[in-house]
Formats: sequence, C-alpha cells, structure tokens
Amino acid sequence: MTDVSNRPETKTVKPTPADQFRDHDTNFESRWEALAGTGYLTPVEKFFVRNHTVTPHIDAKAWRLDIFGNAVERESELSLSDLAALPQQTQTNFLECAGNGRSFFDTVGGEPAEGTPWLLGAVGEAQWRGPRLADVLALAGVKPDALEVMPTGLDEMRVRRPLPIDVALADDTIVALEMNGEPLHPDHGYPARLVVPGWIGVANIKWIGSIEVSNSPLYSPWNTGTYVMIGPGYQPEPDRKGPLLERMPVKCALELAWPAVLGAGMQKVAGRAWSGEGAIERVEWSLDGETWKPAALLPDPNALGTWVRFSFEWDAAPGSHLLYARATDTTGKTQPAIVPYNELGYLYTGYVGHPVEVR
Ligand SMILES: Nc1nc2c(c(=O)[nH]1)N[C@H]1C(S)=C(S)[C@@H](COP(=O)(O)O)O[C@H]1N2
Ligand SMILES: [Mo]
Repeated sequence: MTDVSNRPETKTVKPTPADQFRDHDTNFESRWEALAGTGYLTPVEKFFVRNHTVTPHIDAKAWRLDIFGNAVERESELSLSDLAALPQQTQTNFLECAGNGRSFFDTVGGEPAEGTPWLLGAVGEAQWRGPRLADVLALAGVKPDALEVMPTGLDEMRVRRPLPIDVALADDTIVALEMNGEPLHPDHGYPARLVVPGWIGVANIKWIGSIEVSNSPLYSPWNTGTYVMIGPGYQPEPDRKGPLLERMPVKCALELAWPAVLGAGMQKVAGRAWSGEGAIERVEWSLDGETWKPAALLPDPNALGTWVRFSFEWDAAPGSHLLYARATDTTGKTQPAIVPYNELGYLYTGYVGHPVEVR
C-alpha cells in the first residue's frame, strides 16, 4: 500500500480565490461568471474541487496501484511507468458531482436536502488522458466471472465506490494520468484517477491506490448509505438505503454571477449545457418559465455533444428578473420545472430561475 502523508493544514493545493470559487468547507464550487470567456474546456485552476477530506500528498515514485481480488488471475502492483507504458487514450468529458444543484431542492422545492448546498458550479469539462481501465486490469488478468470492481482512493477516508464490471471495462473508462494536457493536478487526483464519462462524480475516484475485482457484489459507504436515492418514491433495497445513482441527467447553467447585475439593452447571455445520458439536442430560454425561445448552440468541437456552449440575445429591461434556461438531450429528456425530493439532494435536473438585476 502506498504511503501517504495528508496535508491537513490546507484543504486544496491550488488557490481558491473567492472571485472564482464558492467555499463549501472542503469543497470549492466554480463560479460560472469566472468561466465566462474560457474556452471549451474548464481550466484546471478554475475547476471545482470536491474532497471528502483534504488533498493528500502522494510521492509518484513510491506510488503503486494494487490490483487484487477473487476475480483476478494474479494480484499485481503497478507503478506509474507501468501505466504510462500502456496505450494512452485521450478523451474530453465533463465531470459533475451527483449533488450539483442541490440547493434548489430548498430554494425551488422548499425542502432542504442534506449535503453541500451547491448552486450549479460542481461541474467542469476537461480533456483526460491515460490507459483504459480494461488494459490496466488486463495486466492482472480479469477472470470471466468478474462482477464488480472497487477503486479505492488514498485520501484519509479511503473514498471508494464499486462499479459494475461492464462499466469498468467500457471503452471510455480510463485511468487518467493527465488533465488538459498536464499531469493531473494534486487536487484532481494526482498521480492517477478514474474517469467514468457520464457517471456521477464519485465514480471518478481520485488518487487511486488499489482496485479490487470481485465475483460478488462489493459494498462501501458510498454505494449503500450515500449516492443512493432516499425519499418518497424510492424503496430501500436489501443491501442499501435506496436505488444506486449512476449517470448524471441533463442540466445547463448561465455564465453569470448569482445573482447577476447587467446593464439595460441588448445583452448576449452565454451558458453551457451537458448530459451524462445523451448528447445535447437543444437549449431554450425564458423570462417566465412558460414561453421558451431557442438559444443558439455553438459548434461542438467534441464529437460526443455531451457538453455544449450556447448563447442568446436578451433585450434586458431595467428591473429584477429571473432568467431561465433549459436543455434537452437526445434521450428526449427536457429539464423539468420540479424535481421530486430526495433526502441527500442528488440529481437536481430541474431548470432554475437565475436572478438578474438590470440597471
Ligand atoms: N479519493 C477520492 N476520490 C473522489 C472524491 C474524494 O473525496 N476522494 N470525491 C468524489 C466526488 S464526490 C466528486 S464530485 C469528484 C470531484 O472531482 P474533482 O475534485 O476533481 O472536481 O471526485 C470524486 N472522487
Ligand atoms: Mo460528488
């Protein structure tokens, strides 16, 4: 097991200035107004950080990835150079916390949910590069009866969450060593993290130290007590408090401060829409949440279409407004007005009124 010395004196390694991040204790939410004018990718220095504890310090030379379990042929200990020697895959995907938008269960739905009260800034788009998890696991030999895979982080809480074997072996599930063309930043999982496109943030385990491959179901607090749906309409299951969360549903956000102040007259309002379930098909905007006009989608440089920039022109009249935007993806799902409550406040896929004061 890799030796790790935690850094309890700072929660993150990168600076998290108040004009770029909202501080939620160990978690830092990107401010959308700070993302305005950035390119297609979210710059690493502006990318949200979601740490259950604090960013650990890891010596990459001493780092090893242990692969073990009753569904591997041979327990294996891999170094960073072993991973770097495998074919490297480059892909562009968003990463979003399952609880992104949680505060709206309270401010829209009237029922506060437990957990970090994110607005919409617990999401970012990055270019990731590293070997496919399938190729990494193949070094240990995956037995045909493998059912689940549990990647475990080297942070203080050993954050870990099992994945079904078909997701672990999927073409686009990678062990990322790079983010936006640089070695992973310490806050984002250096030296290696999982990237599971479209899946809830916690599936993307940072600072991975070990991976168990098992022929029977695996459990951790993150797939039994949290990251499950608890609340009216959701039934507890024999081995967990409710149905498992998997993919992130469609959402969008405007690149404006919350609340925003704008000048009167024609304003170009920009935003981004994303979905873990399909490509973005359209985005609409509204001043009353009832009549909707189409927003223009920018050409998407990424073939997937799961993260798309949009804009619209608004002839802003002085006064207080709520500006709405809603996205639809290729599964046919459109962001709804109301999202049924769940106690831990996950998957807030509703459209929200962005408060704007026009002067
Ligand atoms: N080891 C470890 N991995 C982790 C976490 C963590 O606290 N520890 N947080 C998870 C959660 S809940 C999210 S949303 C994403 C956040 O990734 P980021 O901090 O790189 O933005 O990492 C996931 N991976
Ligand atoms: Mo998360």
